[in-house]
Amino acid sequence: MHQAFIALGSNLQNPQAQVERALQTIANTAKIKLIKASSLYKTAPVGYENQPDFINAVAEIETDLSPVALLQKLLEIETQHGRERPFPNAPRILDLDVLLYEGIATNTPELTLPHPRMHLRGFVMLPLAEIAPKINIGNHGYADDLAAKCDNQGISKL
Ligand code: PH2
Ligand code: MG
Ligand code: MG
Repeated sequence: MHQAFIALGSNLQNPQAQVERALQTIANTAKIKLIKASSLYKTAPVGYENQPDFINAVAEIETDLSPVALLQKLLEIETQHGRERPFPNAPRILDLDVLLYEGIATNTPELTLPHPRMHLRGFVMLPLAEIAPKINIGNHGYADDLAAKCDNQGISKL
């Protein structure tokens, strides 16, 4: 089994319920074992700002799936949960991103690990630091140090 971390996000149709339901689906998915889930966080949108606030969380899993197979499985779960992609960064019912997979660094058109912008994003780093403070984010350093630098981005624990 391989350790991985997944980011969950939603800002449409009762985001809290969407993230909670996604955690249940992940826990019930073959070849994925849910180890730990962070608290849920209410977060201001980053990037395309004219959209509703998000609910975000991070989950630690163990999996027999390869990194790309894990990504495919998460995209499948997004679709099952009603995800549509009208335009880039559109508001979404469910977004599931692979953040980290063991200590693997990879950069292909399909998947970049660690997730390329995660170390700058409070909505990822605060929940990640809650469940894995001393995990390394590639060569950027520890989750807890990076989370401290991301503070003050309109994030509150539910
Ligand atoms: N996801 C994005 C872009 N901006 N902002 C917040 N607060 N939460 C997200 O999950 C999020 C975002 C792209 O996936
Ligand atoms: Mg995302
Ligand atoms: Mg995504």
